[in-house]
Amino acid sequence: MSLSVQEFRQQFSDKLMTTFGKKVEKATPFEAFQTVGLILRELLNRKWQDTKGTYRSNSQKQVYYFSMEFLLGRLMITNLLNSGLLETCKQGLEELGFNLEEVLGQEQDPGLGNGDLGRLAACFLDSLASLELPGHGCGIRYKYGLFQQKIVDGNQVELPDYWLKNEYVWETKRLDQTVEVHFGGEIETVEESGRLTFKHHHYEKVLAVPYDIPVSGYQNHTVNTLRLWSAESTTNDFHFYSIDRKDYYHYLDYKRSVEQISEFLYPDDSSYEGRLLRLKQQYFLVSAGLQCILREFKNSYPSVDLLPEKIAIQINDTHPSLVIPELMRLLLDQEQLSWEKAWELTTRTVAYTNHTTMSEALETWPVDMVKTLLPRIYMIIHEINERFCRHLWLAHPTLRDEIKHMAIISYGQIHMAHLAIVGSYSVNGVAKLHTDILKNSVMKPFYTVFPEKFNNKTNGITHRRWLLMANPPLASLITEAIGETWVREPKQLITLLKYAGDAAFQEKIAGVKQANKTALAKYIQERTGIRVDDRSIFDVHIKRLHGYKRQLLNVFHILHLYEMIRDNPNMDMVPRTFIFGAKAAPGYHFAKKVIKLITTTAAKIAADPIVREKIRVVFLENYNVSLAEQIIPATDVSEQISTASKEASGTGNMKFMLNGAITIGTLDGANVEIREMVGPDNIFTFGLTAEDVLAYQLSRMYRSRDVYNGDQRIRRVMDQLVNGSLSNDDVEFKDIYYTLLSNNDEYFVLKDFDSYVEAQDLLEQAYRQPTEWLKKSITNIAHSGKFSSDRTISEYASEIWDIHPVTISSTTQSR
Ligand code: 26W
Repeated sequence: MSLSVQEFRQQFSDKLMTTFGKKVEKATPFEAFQTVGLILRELLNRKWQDTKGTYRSNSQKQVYYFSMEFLLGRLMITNLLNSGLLETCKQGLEELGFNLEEVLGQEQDPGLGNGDLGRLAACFLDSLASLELPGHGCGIRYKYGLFQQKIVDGNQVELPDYWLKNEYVWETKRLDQTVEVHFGGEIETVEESGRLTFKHHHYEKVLAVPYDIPVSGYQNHTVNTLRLWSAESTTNDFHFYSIDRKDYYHYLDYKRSVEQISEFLYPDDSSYEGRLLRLKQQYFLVSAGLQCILREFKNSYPSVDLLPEKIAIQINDTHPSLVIPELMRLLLDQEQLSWEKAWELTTRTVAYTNHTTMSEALETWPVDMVKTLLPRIYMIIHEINERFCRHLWLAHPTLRDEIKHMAIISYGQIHMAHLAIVGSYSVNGVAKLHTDILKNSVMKPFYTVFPEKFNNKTNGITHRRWLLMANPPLASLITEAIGETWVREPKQLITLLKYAGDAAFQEKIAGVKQANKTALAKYIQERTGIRVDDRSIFDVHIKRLHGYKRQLLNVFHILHLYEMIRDNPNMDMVPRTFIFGAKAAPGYHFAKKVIKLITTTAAKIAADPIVREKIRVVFLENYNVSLAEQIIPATDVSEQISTASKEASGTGNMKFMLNGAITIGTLDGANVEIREMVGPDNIFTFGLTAEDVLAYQLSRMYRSRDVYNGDQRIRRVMDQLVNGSLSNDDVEFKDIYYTLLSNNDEYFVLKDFDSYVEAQDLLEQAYRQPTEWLKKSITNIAHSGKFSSDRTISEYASEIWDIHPVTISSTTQSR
């Protein structure tokens, strides 16, 4: 489906006229963006039709990825690249007087996710479509995405993210696919011809209206669907001409309460907190998604018995785990199946991915809340729990003491991870280490009962977005060296190894990195007014702000360097620019203090003429996918320094590696596998191991105060927090100080300090030898093929879902 530049220009001016009533010379960059969007939509729509038609007629198994978050990033660049129109569009726009970059920059980032978990979902959709696999996303169309972050006086301030303020060019509202979701009310149990039936009365009725977004594959004919649900009120049951004032106000209350459901995305908190509205969101997503799948299924197949043969449902963490009781409800109450049959079908259809072992992030819901909001669902969960506990009692006598820890309902709470494990056929972790921790520690008794369910699928990232689109000069250089097969088979990147020591290739790699650094330096100056030295080491820490991710450890290293330079202004060191980007959950006090500490440290250094010659700190506000795309290609050093055992996988680590940055990191999450691939010489690891951390947690033998007392460097750094040298307000950083000392430093910042500083020293020595450094860099790129989400998705496809590629046949007229 190719388009000449001439045809592109023609379509552009026609569309511009019909949509905006404007001539090309008068169009704004935003109007140009919308116009290109419409051209692409038309092309995509044909393929979309073909894809749907093929899936319908060939009756192969399909997968639905249920997730409360999809962090898509901008889609125009993806759609241009995928349809092979990038160059045409670039040239066409230029000839019409526009700049492609500027036009692409008009697109709003749909911030429908917090971090990795949502970004992973987006990478998975990209890989599914690119591998011609029949797989779709199911999520919520939040009116407001994750808040926009502003830094005011060094502090984070949150502003609403109204990403829909301009029409979103990629979505289509599908009113005809609307379904109803019911909340509250009572259940009446009646016996009808020997069978118990459950009648739901006095419920609140919510309309779920889907908005579909096309998900295109890389230069193929596949266009899958991301379906996002929006909550709307129904006016059908109200008669405006007859209602009195009181009813009218009731109606407004009702309307308001319904629309709240898809109003905003919950920010991740420091710990999991159950709130009614969030539970409503979860059930809304699950019920709407399932009803719609089942409706379509029944149009295509004679019996729901075929469900597990034709459909797999993957739940992204426990957030959509109500899929299990909801599918049971539909099969029992609507399809009139027996409990046993319904349970068999459900547990052969649903698969669960676990993304965290941190106990405070594991979801539980109060029984009373679920009972009131979802009375029928509660009855079903209760029954699942009864049967599960009975099974444990009878079939696993050795686990009888464990039952209270394994029950789905205990102490007035519903444990969603337990429900998800019991009600699914597959439970996967997201990196080897994480899966081992699940099996041997956090979910150990479940592993004893269901060993066959547990498996690992190490996360991945789409190399198309994170290399091909984010770093075109590097992509071209790679293609120049090894040909272009790596684009379709990222494992082929391994052939770059033979150039790792090649002086000419190294020089080119260095050139690309330098150009990217210069571009980032320019961007930083434009955004913040700070002038950074583009010849310094770019040392980057970008991710959500959380205690376990230890941005604090990084700051401590910086404050330590500060002291060293003050002591010895002539200290011989390679200048470094430390770049941070992170959002803190609005209610997470400690995390916000860490942001303030970073910005305060940045200001202090900027004001010091001696220190600022050697180090600089930059905090880039409003970290999101688009910002990550700017920063990662320009990075020398990737900070992956979580407390071992806490980061399930991480995917930022993979994006940096793919762009030739060197990791400094703990043996946590996927870092372990990165090290396995590149070898210990090409990554700087340090600190406690996961085993050490888990052992300390059990033995309670760690004393942060002893470390503080025993290390003068730490004392000097810590003292800066409270002695007025960083802030006139002497309580400003006291909380951080006491978290580390009085609260015994939950994340082992002090414990790992020494070994972190040592690793940083080694890293600097390595950087001083450009040939060695570049060799490491190229080695990292060469091994990054394993971390393509194409590999991850192929594993899910064959080992969990049993789905296969489908070649889309063209039924519509293509040009
Ligand atoms: C307590 C902090 C916290 C809050 C929420 C931890 C985890 C969560 C989510 C429930 C789960 C989550 O976001 N996990 C992340 O999932 C990514 C994709 O698999 C992993 O790469 C990250 O390591 C993991 O933290």
